[in-house]
Amino acid sequence: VYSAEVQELDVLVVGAGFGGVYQLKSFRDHGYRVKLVEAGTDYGGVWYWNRYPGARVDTTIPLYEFSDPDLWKDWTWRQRFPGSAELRAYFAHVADKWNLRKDTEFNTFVSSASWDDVEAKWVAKTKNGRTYKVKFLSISAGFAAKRYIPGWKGIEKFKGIFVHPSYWPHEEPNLRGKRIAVIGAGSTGVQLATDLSKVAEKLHVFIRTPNTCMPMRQVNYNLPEQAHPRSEYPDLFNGRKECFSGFDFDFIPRSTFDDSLEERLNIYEKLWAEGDFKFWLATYKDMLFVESANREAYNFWRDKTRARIHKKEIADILAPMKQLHAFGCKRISLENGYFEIFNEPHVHLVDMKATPIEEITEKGIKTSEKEFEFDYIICATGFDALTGGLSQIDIKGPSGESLSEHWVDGCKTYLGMSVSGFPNLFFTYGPQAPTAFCNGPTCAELQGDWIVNVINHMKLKGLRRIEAEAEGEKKWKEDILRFANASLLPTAKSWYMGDNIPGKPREPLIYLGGVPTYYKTISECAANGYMGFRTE
Ligand code: NA7
Repeated sequence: VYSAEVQELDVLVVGAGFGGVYQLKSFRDHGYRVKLVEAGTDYGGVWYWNRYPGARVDTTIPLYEFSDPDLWKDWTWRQRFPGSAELRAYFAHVADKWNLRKDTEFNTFVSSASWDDVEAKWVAKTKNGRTYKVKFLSISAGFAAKRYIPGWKGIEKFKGIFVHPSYWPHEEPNLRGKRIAVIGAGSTGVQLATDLSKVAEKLHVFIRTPNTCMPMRQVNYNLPEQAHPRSEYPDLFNGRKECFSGFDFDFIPRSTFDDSLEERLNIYEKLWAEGDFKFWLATYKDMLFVESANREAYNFWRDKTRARIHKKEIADILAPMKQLHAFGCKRISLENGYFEIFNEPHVHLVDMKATPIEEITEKGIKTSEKEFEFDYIICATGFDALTGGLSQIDIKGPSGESLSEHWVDGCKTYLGMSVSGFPNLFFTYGPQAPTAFCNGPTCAELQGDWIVNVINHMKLKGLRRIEAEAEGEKKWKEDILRFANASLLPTAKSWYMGDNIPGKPREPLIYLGGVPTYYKTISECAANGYMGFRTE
């Protein structure tokens, strides 16, 4: 649609995942003229896009849902870790209960936004020709909105289907009996390979760095029985703000070697048996910070994992005796039988470190060793995470500088929600926030409430422009670096550090101070009249 009409609003919210949906509801409840725009054709955010076989969240419910009783009192989950389709059904429930559809425009990708200094408003333009003039722009594009496909030559020559899994077709292709390649071993690659091993005639899994994934321990619920009685929900939701990673569990307040070997093994075994991210984020408090503690955890993971793999040469690649990087400092995934697939005769591991991909050919993939033939190549090579979803929009502030120019030498934000030189612009679940160490709904509420409060404050005081000061931004970056450098995070190559995108500056992109400290900091900023911001 092309429309010359300019829609005037108080707030434009971008992205219909947890972040955007929550803000549409909150802004509307506070009486603002607000619209939600979304590139896809329905709600769900990452769950709208990621519908590949096996796509599943790795946060347990009810933590992975909104805290509004109107939503949970009559919503029942079927699994402890719901799959993508069930999550989309949840979003449909949210959309109905919160009556979101009337204020949502789908198929609407915001491609640019420029600041009109005279009116103190953003003018946002969309790919389908819409224009919005708004007092505030709030972007919840998601941390994984910009796909990354390595620049292998020949991709266009391939005669089969080549797909990035976050563009999985809505009409499920029939993969039974097909020859399939899965490239990548992030959460996506792990989930895909596990599921596709059940249908493929031949599955080749191309791995550069193996994933230190751990048993999920999925549970199917007997409806209407759920994991927790609903009476416990309010406490569970409130508790998310008090845990380092926004869960209902936290690190043990002891260091690894405070316990005897026997005590430690008991703890490890217990965490292992519980599944979830317990062995990662409910373990000894020094695991992510002290090398020897980290090694101890890795060695336990390694021995458990090697015991599941029949062939020594495969085990040496997937769970090497000597750890490749600090355990838990590259995103860990949860799995349901992943390592066992490599024991099956039709599943093959291609070690991309030993035999890298040279090109994609008409028939398949050519590595430095040989050419493989495929019907499908599924390229689970990830995203320009955290910053990409924002910087792919051509956002220009009053000086004419774009956001991607502002970030050319490294990411700069204040509180992980705003940027100096970009007034009245906020974002959630992006860089320099607890994103990725905190689940989506938790961040959506915590940051979403904060953003609505800023705008309420502006309205109350009769202000029309708020902008982070460069000094605030500088101090925030110091905090980001201080927290990350106290941990082992920078020692591992990962998208947390921007390593996965060629040319992207290497730096910690997430806030590693934990959710409670983050929440305290942003609350104090608000309580002190939005310290670090300039208003007029
Ligand atoms: P990830 O976690 O970024 O994983 C991407 C995978 O693709 C990873 O195994 C990479 O290996 C591999 N990759 C990327 N580029 C290349 C090249 N050029 N050559 C070979 N292999 C490559 O993305 P996911 O989609 O799995 O998960 C994203 C997040 O979604 C996840 O962390 C959760 O938070 C949910 P590498 O490790 O770089 O050696």
